[in-house]
Amino acid sequence: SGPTLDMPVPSSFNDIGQDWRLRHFVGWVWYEREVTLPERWTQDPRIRVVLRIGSAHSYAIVWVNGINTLEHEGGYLPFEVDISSLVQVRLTAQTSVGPVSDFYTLPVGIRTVAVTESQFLINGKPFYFHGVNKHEDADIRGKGFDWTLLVKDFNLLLWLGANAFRTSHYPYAEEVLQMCDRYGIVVIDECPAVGLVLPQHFSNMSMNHHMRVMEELVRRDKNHPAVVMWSVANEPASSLESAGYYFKMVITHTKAVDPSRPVTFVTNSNYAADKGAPYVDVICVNSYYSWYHDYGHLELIQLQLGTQFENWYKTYHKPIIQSEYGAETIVGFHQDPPLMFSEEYQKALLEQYHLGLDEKRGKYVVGELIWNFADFMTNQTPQRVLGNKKGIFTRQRQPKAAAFLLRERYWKIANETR
Ligand code: BDP
Repeated sequence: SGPTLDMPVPSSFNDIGQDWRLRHFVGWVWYEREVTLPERWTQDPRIRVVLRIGSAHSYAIVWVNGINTLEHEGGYLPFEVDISSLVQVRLTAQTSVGPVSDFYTLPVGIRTVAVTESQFLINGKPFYFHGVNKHEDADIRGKGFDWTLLVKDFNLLLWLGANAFRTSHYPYAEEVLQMCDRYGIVVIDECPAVGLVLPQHFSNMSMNHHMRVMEELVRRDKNHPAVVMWSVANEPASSLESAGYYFKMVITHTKAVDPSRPVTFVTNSNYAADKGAPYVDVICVNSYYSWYHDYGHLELIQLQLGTQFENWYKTYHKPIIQSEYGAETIVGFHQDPPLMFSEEYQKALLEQYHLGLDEKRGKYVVGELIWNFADFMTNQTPQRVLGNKKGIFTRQRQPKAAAFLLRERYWKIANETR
């Protein structure tokens, strides 16, 4: 023991303190909680008492009554252990017990998902993803779960006319998926594999861990009808030779544990060099034309995007989603003719992308997901101005000009495809 801090759970300790060391801290933290169990749980040997941890980052050791009970590696996903023997007292005297009738309810929804050479089908009908990439992030809350924020975000998604999002870049809280089921928002459910960029990341050890994480993700989220596809990674170095075998194995394994859903990963590799693309059902491609290169050359976007789509399609004959595109924008910065970081630039860049998307929409491009729903915090680098500012909403959930542009577009597409 030592000095302790008051810390609400769930929350992000990084976002609520005033000490910079806490803001940047990476390492072990301790969380202790006293729990009083109902008497019946501790006395009726027919009852299984299970301790379930919703998620803990990233390596967790769990003690119950001082006894090392469970270890788990990997954040975001639940894990559990039967602690009956640790909490139940064996009664010596003859006691009578009430019959056990525990139950829980599980809302269900039924739909089919299928992928053809050029279409993504839900219930046999072509589906076009028009939506966003999100983050679990907000002022002060950090990553901590908050119902008020969640409902606000869903109201914004409905306002936008969005029909889908990707859980970039990790599994979101279960409550988020429950809301998606209820609101009819379709989800690409992504595991936390971001930053697989070095040859040593494609080792057997990391592959085995990756497979276990996919098992855990499928186990947790398989009953959500909103989830229509698994994403096993974001922007890996998929052009490395070793990435081919790695993704073949991880994707095949994911399909074995859930044969009912398509599987993808999100690429930013070159179509000709990508070693993982042969194994995905849908090509999800990120590109940042006129942002990370060709600064200001918005007039190139349509040509670049058209070429991107044609190259991927002619190589793989699979449906394609533009899984990220966007521009850093500081709310309130105005500049016309547009310059980077102004609201006008974000709008103009999106407009050019949309013209390019419309060329291929209904052919084999089956979706567009803007980067990002809202501004979010990142670590500090010269590229980031108090975090990533590619949101169409601010971190406080207020719209930038681009939000109105997207709103018009998403509702138009929704009405066309209804
Ligand atoms: C993409 C990443 C995403 C970043 C985005 C950006 O997938 O996580 O936030 O770029 O730079 O490469 O804004």
